[in-house]
Amino acid sequence: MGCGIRRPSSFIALVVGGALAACSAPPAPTEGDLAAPDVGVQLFQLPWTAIAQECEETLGPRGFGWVLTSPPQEHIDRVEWWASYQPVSYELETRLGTRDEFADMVQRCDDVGVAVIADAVINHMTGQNTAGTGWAGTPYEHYEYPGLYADGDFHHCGLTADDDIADYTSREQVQMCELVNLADLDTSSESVRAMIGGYLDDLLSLGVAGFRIDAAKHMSAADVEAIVDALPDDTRIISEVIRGGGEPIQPEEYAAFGEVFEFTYARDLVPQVLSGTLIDPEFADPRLGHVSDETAAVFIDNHDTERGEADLTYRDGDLYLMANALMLADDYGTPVLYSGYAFSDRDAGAPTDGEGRVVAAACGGVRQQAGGMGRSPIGGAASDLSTLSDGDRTCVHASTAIAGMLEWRRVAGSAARQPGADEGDAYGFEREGRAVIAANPGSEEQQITIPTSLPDGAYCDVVLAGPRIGEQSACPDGGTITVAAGAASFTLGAAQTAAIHLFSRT
Ligand code: LM2
Ligand code: CA
Repeated sequence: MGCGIRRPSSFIALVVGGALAACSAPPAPTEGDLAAPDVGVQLFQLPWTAIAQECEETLGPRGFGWVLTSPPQEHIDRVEWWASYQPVSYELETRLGTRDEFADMVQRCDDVGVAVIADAVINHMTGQNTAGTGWAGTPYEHYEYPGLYADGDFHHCGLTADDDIADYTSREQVQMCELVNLADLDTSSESVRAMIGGYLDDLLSLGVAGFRIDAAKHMSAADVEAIVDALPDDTRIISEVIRGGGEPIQPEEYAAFGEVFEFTYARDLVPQVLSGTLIDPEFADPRLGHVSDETAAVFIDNHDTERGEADLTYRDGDLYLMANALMLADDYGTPVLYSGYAFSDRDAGAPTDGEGRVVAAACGGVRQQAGGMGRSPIGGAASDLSTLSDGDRTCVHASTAIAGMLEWRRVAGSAARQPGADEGDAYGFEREGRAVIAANPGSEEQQITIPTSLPDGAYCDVVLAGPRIGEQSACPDGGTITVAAGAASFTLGAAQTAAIHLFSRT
């Protein structure tokens, strides 16, 4: 009663004022209204102390579920970022921090509800033909790692002239030969498996929740399964298996014992964003050419693809964030955001101090900013993702728009994705009764109405405004979206994304 009365007499207003306020106030979520955080973020080449700070300042408060770190084992002593992918020993001493710092990070992230997933490089050791000394001082040779492995612990495939993988249509080559000269561990060997298991157990003892299995495609699924089977049952495993057309090794083989990174996801969505023709996905599970919903980890880019196949990266500002927002709004897979640093040289490592340690640059928390999409919270000249200088952290995980979409996703929960609507280049869809997103990848302003069962009212765009639950401030100018008569009406500028949810009503 009373909600529709616009101008009650002063007497009635006095008596029912409280009730009126309650009627017009936005609904507040109660226990169970917000799904548990599930989204991950890869904080590429970010030191452990900085990750701990990001957990406390941003990842925990904004509702990320987990963080993927760069590899934590001792690596070759070179300045390129990819030194991390050439293990010398399983000591947790790296350019990104010490063992103690790693342990402290895991604890501090855990304390704010953010699980840590470590990047486990277990297919190989180094690719160095000459003897050297690792970051932490361990001497090594290409096929000799004192106390760990000797020549007999490696595959010497004998299938190609230099033992390097040459033909990806050969299962044997891909799994038994060397990936770019990296000494390939014989992961079928019990003693090698035990050594790897010891390393992973050590990380688990520090509290990590699980692992990204680097280069999983280069180990047989049976080998990876044997290694992870020896770990506690609740260990989370996400295998990196780059799907390749015409290749015999398929990601599905690794989905039998864990999750896998589904490269098809970005390959489907990104061209849509770039061509301005967003369309509904397959609503079947599994989606065509994808692993099943429960086993898929999805991403727009990662540290490899941003240096390779990815056609949308931080450099694309608004359209990049649009793709990430659409991924967060989807009801398929577990989204993994990617947050690295700007670069123009593919090999360039993150900025280091005088001793070669990577500088622990933190993002400083989410900041409300006009413009939302495309804005990085980094201060100074670098206010836009597309205008960063080499070495600047992109801080994608700390942008207002992403924070808003994380809240949106938790409100959407398990509500079904409805068939979308489009108008010109604009497109959008509802998660039934919970939330609506609209995106305009085109270069001209576009209006679009999207069918929804959200209650009539004025809603605040969480892409522009950031999270709205518990937020006292007014919705920023240009952020109000109206729902009436079963439709949400958006006016979207070029490359603009907007999104509303049940609890963003003003
Ligand atoms: C991965 N997944 O399967 C990582 O995501 C990817 O980043 C790794 O490659 C790769 N597998 C091995 O772990 C990176 C980087 C390569 C780099 C390797 C090893 O993309 O460029 O290779 O790490 O550090 C580099 C040189 C390459 C050289 C090799 C061995 O670029 O030319 O090969 O080191 O010294 C002779
Ligand atoms: Ca291998």
